[in-house]
Amino acid sequence: MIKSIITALVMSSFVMTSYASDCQKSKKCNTTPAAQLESNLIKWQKKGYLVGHQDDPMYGTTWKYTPDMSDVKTVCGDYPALMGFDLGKIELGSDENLDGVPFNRMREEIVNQYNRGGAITLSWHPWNPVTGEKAWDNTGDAVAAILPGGAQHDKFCNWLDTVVQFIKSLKTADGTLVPVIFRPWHEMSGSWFWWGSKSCTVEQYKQLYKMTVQYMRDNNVDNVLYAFSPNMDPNDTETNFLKYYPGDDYVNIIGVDIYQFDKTGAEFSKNLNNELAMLTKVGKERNKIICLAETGYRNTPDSTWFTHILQPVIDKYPIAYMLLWRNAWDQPEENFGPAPDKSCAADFVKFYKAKKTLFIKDIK
Ligand code: BMA
Repeated sequence: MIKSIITALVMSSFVMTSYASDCQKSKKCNTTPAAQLESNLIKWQKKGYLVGHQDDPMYGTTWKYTPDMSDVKTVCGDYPALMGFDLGKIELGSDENLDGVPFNRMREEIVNQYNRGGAITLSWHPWNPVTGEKAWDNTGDAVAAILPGGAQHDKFCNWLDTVVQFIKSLKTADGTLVPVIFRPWHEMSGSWFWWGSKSCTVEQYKQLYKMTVQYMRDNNVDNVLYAFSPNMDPNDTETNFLKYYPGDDYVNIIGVDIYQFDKTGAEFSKNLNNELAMLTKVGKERNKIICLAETGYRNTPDSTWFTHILQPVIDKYPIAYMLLWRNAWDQPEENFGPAPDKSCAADFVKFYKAKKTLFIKDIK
């Protein structure tokens, strides 16, 4: 068990040297896996944006755990440049994540994606550490309980150990550490998670984020870039977006989670434009990579959604990547990516061929 001390420094206003400036200043830093991924993301962004899909090689609308299978690849002939996976339930010592994905398989697919030249992003839906229920149980003042001095702090450090161990175990056959984007504590501006707006104060949230990053640094995790992504707010402003922002020293990538809910897409397009314009500005001011951290239109009932609704907006902004949420094999309503059996398949091929959409063959 890795033991680490969460120092009072994290909780104070102590200012650390930012990761980006470390990299700019130090030649050694450029050799860390995280810094390499960061410079790749910056390089790829000059060509366009990585197209990503959550759990892409794990399952699709009609299949599960078939080697080398991918709904994206079946539709357009190439793997997504970015794959997302979720660590939820690793903290309980489970062999499978909250959606039944075995962690050993996840590790293999992360290494496969790295070997084919692609990028990886990890989210985390951990159980509520106070009530023992899922991440969506927003009761129990759980954030207060896991901060230093809280009744569940030691338990939570053990939870962080499981994340540290998994991320440190991401190695290719020759022992090369695989860099990943880690996006903890997402959608905090909503109220549905135990780390969300109704369950802790803004200050407690920031402490949680900083504590998480600091814990990983204390344990010498150097293959991680940290992403921060609130959920969409229809009237988002820079101030509002930065409300929960833990600070430039703790975040490499800023993004937003935004899904389409309206039938025509007019509302979605308006909100997406607003969010990405704001992110572009904040990213420039703070020298951060920007992304569309999660997106999709549940079931994609609009057969031209990719090229008529999504692409016209995202083409306009310097996002490094976008991530379509999962195609859940066991939940017919929970699919956001393309699939051969979906009416948006032909349109996704057009999206694939578009100039700025990057898949594996585009970034090799
Ligand atoms: C959510 C939903 C859940 C899933 C979770 C983690 O947005 O897709 O069904 O368990 O992500 O993948």
